[in-house]
Amino acid sequence: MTDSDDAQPIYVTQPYLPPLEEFIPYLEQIWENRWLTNGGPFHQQFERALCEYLGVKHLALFTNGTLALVTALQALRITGEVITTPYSFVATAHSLLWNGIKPVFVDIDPNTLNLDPNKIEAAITPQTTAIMPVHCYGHPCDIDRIERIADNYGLKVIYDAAHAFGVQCNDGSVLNHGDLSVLSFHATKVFNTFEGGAIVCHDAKTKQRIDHLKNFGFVDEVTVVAPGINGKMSEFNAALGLLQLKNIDEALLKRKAIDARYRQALAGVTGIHCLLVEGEKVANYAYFPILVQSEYPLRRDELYQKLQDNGVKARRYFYPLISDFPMYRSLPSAAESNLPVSRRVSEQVICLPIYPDLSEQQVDYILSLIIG
Ligand code: T4K
Repeated sequence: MTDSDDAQPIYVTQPYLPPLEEFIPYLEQIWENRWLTNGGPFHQQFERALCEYLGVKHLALFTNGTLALVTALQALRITGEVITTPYSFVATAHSLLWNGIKPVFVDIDPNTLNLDPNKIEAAITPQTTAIMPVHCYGHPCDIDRIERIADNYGLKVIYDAAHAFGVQCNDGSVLNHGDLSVLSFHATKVFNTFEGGAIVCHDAKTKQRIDHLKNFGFVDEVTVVAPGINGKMSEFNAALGLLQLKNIDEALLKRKAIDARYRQALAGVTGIHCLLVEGEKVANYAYFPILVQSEYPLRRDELYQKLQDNGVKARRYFYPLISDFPMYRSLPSAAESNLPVSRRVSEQVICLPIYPDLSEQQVDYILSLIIG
């Protein structure tokens, strides 16, 4: 690292952007059309292009992932209690509260950091109507076991797939599992449209209901069928998304190389545990989480502070647990004894910087701070 490199903080992520001049023709077209939102031409094109790229049948674009989560719950008329993970970004559980639904937290699997299927059944009550798992860091949940439990108990499954853009499992896109999957295209995500999100669904009828819900419930000029919201993606974001799609494969390859460099260098470091990648096909390298265990000479927060002090703005995703925030901590399922794995992991995790433009020298600099 040179002195000038040292002066620039290295953030946990940096949004991928296309060359500005490539976006200008899209803007010119928007200016010419004067069609800015409400399902314009770029919106329609982007929905089709995304379905094709992701390998899914139907998809409804949204302003952001959080409104998509809130609307997904509305679309399936979910009420009562929903089983979910405390080890996620707070938007997962907030979407339940916005719908007057009680979150029931279930602990995570220590290897995948996703909802532990062994612990779901014990949390089901007569009020349970759905499961909302998260494909945390883009690693697929145990979709088969979750599906079996949901089928046995007549529950819906809505995957928070905010991290899972482009992630594949054995039979194609992971987004084809569950009743609905929700994506985020936020600036910090693998694929961004500045802000944005989507709901993936299996049939045209559900897509139509979602489209009504994201447009105030309007079916036509004079008919409103539900108390819908304004969740529509604008033409600006949709146009950018179309352009971003052209470069996403290259961006993913760059992430993959960074992941490999970290993984190789950290393999022999006592007390630093890298999470498993279950095979190249499944990963999108959205995050690079490490667990700082007791054998490492520094505690997690000491290493975190060392990184911060040296300009590496790594993040503790996900600490604190959602279940520790004031609006959740009095729930019975938020009890410490119910969530031992989540708590341990949230006290050990650091997400290291990973993004396409992170250079090898920057990765080596970060590694030198960890390896000492
Ligand atoms: N479900 C899950 C599982 C999620 O992870 C998320 C979002 C959602 C649902 C909700 O989806 P959205 O409604 O957001 O579409 C960030 C993101 O704001 C959030 O989208 C994301 N998860 C979460 C994991 O991370 P913060 O509070 O950490 O963001 P912030 O502003 O501190 O950004 C992190 C770093 O990224 C900055 O230090 C620098 C860099 N950055 C950020 C932005 C916004 C840039 O370089 N440029 C930028 O424009 O939450």
